[in-house]
Amino acid sequence: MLPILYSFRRCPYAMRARMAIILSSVECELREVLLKNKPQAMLKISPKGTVPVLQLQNRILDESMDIIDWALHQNSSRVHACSEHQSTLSNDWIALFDSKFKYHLDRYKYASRYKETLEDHQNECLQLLMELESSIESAPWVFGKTISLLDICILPFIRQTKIANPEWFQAQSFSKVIALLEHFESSALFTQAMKKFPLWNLDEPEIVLFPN
Ligand SMILES: N[C@@H](CCC(=O)N[C@@H](CS)C(=O)NCC(=O)O)C(=O)O
Repeated sequence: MLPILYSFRRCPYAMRARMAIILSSVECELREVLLKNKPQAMLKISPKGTVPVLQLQNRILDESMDIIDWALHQNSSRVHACSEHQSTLSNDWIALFDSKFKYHLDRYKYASRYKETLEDHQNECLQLLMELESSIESAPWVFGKTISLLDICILPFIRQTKIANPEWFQAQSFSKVIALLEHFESSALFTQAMKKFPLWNLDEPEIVLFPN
């Protein structure tokens, strides 16, 4: 049995898991789901109901970081090999994006839903992106010419910040962050990760191989 990846195209967590799978070249079956109508087959193996979920022969991985670790453990030859210092930096930034940045991003994107002041959360995102800006020393990726775990993990969220208000985003003085995002969005990896697939349907199951 091939590993089965339950995924939702626009979800930033699923996006980073798909990128890790592409980079590792491990063949999977991809099942595109709708968040408002999750398949029972997925909920049965992961009742918490978030994507991505990777079903392996002997275990279920239902946190994107676990899926990424698993994929890069199979093959990490296409990913930047971090020095100890870079690894620490990378882990700190990923943790910050998954907690504080994501918290403010959601409230910035959906300010009316949260009944909160958009500017406060936009400002918090700005502060963090300015900090990232000052820690970026290389190009085109954060650690130089090869994509790293850090790039894969945080760029889907930086992209969402841009999508929330492109004019505002482009007008900020984090030019290295903007260049990094542009490089990401024009990469073959991003194009492949964002390919559209038909919804998976148990009644007419069609095996979609990924990456293909
Ligand atoms: N910590 C999880 C978060 C995954 C997550 O929150 N995914 C969202 C979509 S972007 C989700 O599935 N939400 C459930 C829903 O909207 O019903 C991970 O890293 O995999």
